[in-house]
Amino acid sequence: MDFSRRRFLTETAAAGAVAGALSAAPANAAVAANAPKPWGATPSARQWKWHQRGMYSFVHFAMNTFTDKEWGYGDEKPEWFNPTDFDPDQIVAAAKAAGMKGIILTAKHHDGFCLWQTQTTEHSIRNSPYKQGKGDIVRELGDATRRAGLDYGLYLSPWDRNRADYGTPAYITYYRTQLTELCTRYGKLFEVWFDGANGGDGYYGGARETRHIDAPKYYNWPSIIEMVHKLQPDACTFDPLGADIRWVGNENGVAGDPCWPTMPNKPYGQDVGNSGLRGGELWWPAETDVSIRPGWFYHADEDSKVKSPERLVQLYDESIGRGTNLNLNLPPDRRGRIADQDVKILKSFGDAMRATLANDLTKGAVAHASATRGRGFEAAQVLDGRRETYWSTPDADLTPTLTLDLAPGTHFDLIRLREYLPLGVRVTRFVVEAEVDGAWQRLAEKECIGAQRVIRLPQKITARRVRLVVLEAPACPAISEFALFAAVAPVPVPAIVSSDPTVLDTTRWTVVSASGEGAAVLLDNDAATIWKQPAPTPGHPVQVAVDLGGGVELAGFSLTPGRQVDAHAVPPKGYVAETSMDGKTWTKQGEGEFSNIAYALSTQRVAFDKPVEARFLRLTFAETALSAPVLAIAGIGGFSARR
Ligand code: FUL
Repeated sequence: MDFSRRRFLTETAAAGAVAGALSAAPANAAVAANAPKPWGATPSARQWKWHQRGMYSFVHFAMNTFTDKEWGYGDEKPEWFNPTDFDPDQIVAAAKAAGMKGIILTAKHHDGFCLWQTQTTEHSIRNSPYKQGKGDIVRELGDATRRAGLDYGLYLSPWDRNRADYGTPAYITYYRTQLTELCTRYGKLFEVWFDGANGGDGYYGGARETRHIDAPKYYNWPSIIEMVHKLQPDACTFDPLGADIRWVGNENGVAGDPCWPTMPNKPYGQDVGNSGLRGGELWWPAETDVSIRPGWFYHADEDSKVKSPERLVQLYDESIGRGTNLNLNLPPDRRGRIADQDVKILKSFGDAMRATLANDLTKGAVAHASATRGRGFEAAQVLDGRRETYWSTPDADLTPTLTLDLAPGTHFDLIRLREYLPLGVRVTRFVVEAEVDGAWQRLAEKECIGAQRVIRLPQKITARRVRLVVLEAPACPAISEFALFAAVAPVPVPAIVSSDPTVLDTTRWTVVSASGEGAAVLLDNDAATIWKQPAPTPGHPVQVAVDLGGGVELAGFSLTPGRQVDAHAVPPKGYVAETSMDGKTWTKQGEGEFSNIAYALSTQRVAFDKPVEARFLRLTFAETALSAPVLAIAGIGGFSARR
C-alpha cells in the first residue's frame, strides 16, 4: 500500500483542526474570526484529547508474573497462569488514588499468552485454571476501570515468541485478528500500545531459534493503525512511525528538557525521540513510560525497590512537567493485586499532588499584558482554568509579556504554564520572573511550553507579581494557563526490606579471571559501581570468571546493568554461562539473550535448566545490547533455587 505518513497525518490533523475550532472558546463569531492562525504542526482531535489525560497506568500482568520473568520465552504452560485473588477493583483503586486517569493492560506480552477469551489460539486463559478457563482478565479489568470512571487501553505485543508462524505473513493475519477482537469486544479504548521490542530468540512453536524481522515492512504499521482508528476512532496508537504518540526514548521516566511534541517525518534516533524537534512537521508527542518498580512485572524481591512518593513527584516534574503524558506501570502480584507497599506509595503521591494542585494561587490575581489581540484574547484568559481559552497578541507581537498582580502574601513554589495546542507550539523560549521585595528576579528560563510546563522552585517564595516574558516565538503566543501552587510534600512511606533467601552471598566470591581490570566491583553488591570494558568484537568476547568460595548449589545467575549510573552504559545482549568444579573443565549451563536489557534497569535473573553443583562460574558476552564502544555491567550474582 502506498501510504505516506505525511498525508496520513495531514488528514488527521485537518480533522483535529476542525474539532479544535469547534471546541475553541470564542463562541462569538467575531472573536473566532480574529483568532490567530495555527502555526506548524497541530494535534489531531484524538491527540488533543490525549494531551488532556496527563497520567495513566500501565498494568503489566501476564505469564511473567507467575514465572518471575520480564520476557517469557514462549514455551510457558497456560496452566501456570493462576492468580489466586484477582481483584481488578483493587488495582484500579490503587491507580486512581495516585491520580491516574486510565489503565492500559498487557493483553498479550512477548510470550504470546493471551489474557482474554480469544478464538485465535490455545495459548490463552481458556486453558488456565483461572475461573476454570472461563475468566477474561481483559474484560474484568476493563469493567473495573469503567466502574471507577477511568479510561481503558490495551497493549498487544507485536512480537510473539510462542507462535510457530512468527515472521511469516500468516502471523500478521493472526495479529490483526487478535487486534480486531480487542478493539471490538471491550468497549471504547483510549490508547492502543504497540511495543517496539521485536524479534530475537524464542520458542516459536518448538523451533527454539532466533528470528529477525524488518518491523516496518513486516507489520505495515500504517495499515494496522488505520484499522485501529476505524474500529476505535478515539484511541491513540503508540509509537511506530505513523502512530499518534511516540516513545520518549528511555524507560527511566525522563523526558527531554525541552521535549517538543513535534518530530521529523522519518525514522529517528532515541535522542530525538527524547527531545522532539522544534518545528518538526509532524505532531507526534511523547509518552513517558516507566515502572514504579525496577521491572515491568512483579517480582517479590523488588518489594524493597518500589519508587518512593518523593521519587514519583520527581517523575511527575520530568514527564508531565515537560509536556508529555506519564504512563506509570503498576504490576499486580501473583494474587492479582497491587502489593501493599505500592498502594501506600501511590496514595501518598496522589494525596500530595491533589493537595498541591487543588489550590491555584492566582485566584484573585489581576492579569495584564504588554499587548493583547482584543476581545476574547485578554490576559485574564490565562486565569479561567479552561484549556480552550487563551491570551494572544496581534500577529506581529512575538515577544510580549504577561504580568499577574497577585494577592498580597502569595506564597508558592510551583508554576504551571499551558499553551493552547490546537494552534501549535508557538513559544520557543521564555522566562518567568517574580517581583520579590520590590525587585524582579528571574525564576527560570526555558524552551517549550506545550501541553504543560511545570517549573518547581527550590523553595517557596512570596511575590507581589509574576510575569511570563516570551523571548522567542515564530508566531504570536496562545497561552491558556498561568497558574501558581504551593507544593504539599508527600507523606513519606518507609521502604520495606525484602529478602530473598535464594540469593547467594557474593561477598564470599572472588574474581579469578576477567577480560580487563577492575572486575571486583561486579561482586560488591553496589549498583552504583560499574565495570566498563571495550565492547566485544567477533572472536574477542568479554569474559569474567568467579570463584564461588566453595562448592555451592547454583540454580542460575543474575546480572545487573549499569544504566542507572550512566545512561550510556550499554549492557551485554546475551550470555554464555558455564560452571566448573576445578576452574579448568567447564560445562555450559545455558546460553541466550537477556530479556528487555537494552533499556530496562532491572536485574536479570537467568535460571539454568536445573540446579548444579559448582565452584566456579564463567560468563561470556559476545555482543552489546545496543551498538556502543563500551560494555558495562554493575553486578553479577547467583541464586540457589528457582522461585
Ligand atoms: C518494552 C517491553 O519489552 C517490556 O517488557 C515492557 O512491556 C515495556 C513497556 O516495553 O519494550
